Amino acid sequence: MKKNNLTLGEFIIENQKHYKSTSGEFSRLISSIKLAAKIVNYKVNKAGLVDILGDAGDTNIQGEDQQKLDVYANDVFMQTLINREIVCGIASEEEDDYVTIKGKHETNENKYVVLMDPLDGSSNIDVNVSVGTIFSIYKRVTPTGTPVDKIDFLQRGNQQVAAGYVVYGTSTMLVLTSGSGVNGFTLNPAIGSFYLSHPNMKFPENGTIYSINEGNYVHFPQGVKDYLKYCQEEKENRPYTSRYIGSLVSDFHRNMIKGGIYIYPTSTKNPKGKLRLLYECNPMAFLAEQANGKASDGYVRILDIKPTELHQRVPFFCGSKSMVKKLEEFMAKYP
Ligand code: AHM
Ligand code: MG
Repeated sequence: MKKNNLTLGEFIIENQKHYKSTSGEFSRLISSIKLAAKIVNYKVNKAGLVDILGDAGDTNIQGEDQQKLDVYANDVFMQTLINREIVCGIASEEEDDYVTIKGKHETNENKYVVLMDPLDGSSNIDVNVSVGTIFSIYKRVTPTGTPVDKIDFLQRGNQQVAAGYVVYGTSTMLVLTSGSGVNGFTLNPAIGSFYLSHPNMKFPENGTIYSINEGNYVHFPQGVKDYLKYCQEEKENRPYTSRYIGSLVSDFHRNMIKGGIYIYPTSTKNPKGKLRLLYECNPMAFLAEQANGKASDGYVRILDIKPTELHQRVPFFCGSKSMVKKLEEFMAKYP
């Protein structure tokens, strides 16, 4: 069979040996995520048609307005995973606390926890711009047979078993790593199957795109300001191109294909950064490193940060290795 005829399901079975799981639990977990992604995709595609746009009226724990599709995507992913009793716990950007799932016989026998941002970049929904789902999978550290604990979720990113995202874009793709490279699968909407379309995805070592909300320039740390000036200088292959969708998944996806850096620094407005370590930065950092890229908070490797709280925020610099290294050089001048 030609490699690019493989469906995601077939790919997981073929690569089963990498998952060090013979129970099939991991494959069933990815199947559940795949199913939820297809349901959300269906709804996202219809977003302009039905009365689902606008705020739901609730505010999440971060104090931000939730839009209806955020709530919907959160419900779909939570319910799909809960109903299949395939994980022992879920933490979501849209939930105040983690959820414990006892499993089929109420014996807490499942070993994986999932952390997710069910619909990232949701401020883009109203204007028909791509949004995404981000997920991260760990093995619990507490023993099976007991309910999950917060420490199962507060693991360093370098302990991730798998991570991925779904980009609901011009076509819908699921991009996945389980620690041996990154593979992209495109949804054929007529059939409802994800096909391996982008095997072994890699960030180019260097790139010419920088992605940052430059409107916040005055609030940025000096190292970032200096790096931006460097990007705009007329020298060698510079000035670089500025591209910012405001949807992390889409900005990351483009930069991985074309070569670039995504930057969300601290600012006087967001002194700890805006993005969440557990739901956004760790999974994207794992994907980046598996695709020959790099992810840092400006000083430290994202995957080495010890999380202290579920909704922790960090500054996030992620993309082509040489570009992230260069930005770290500028940051190092202002320790
Ligand atoms: P969200 O989880 O509330 O959607 O926020 C995360 C998003 C990222 O996708 C995006 O890169 C960033 O926030 C955009 O923020 P800003 O509008 O401040 O540039
Ligand atoms: Mg988000």
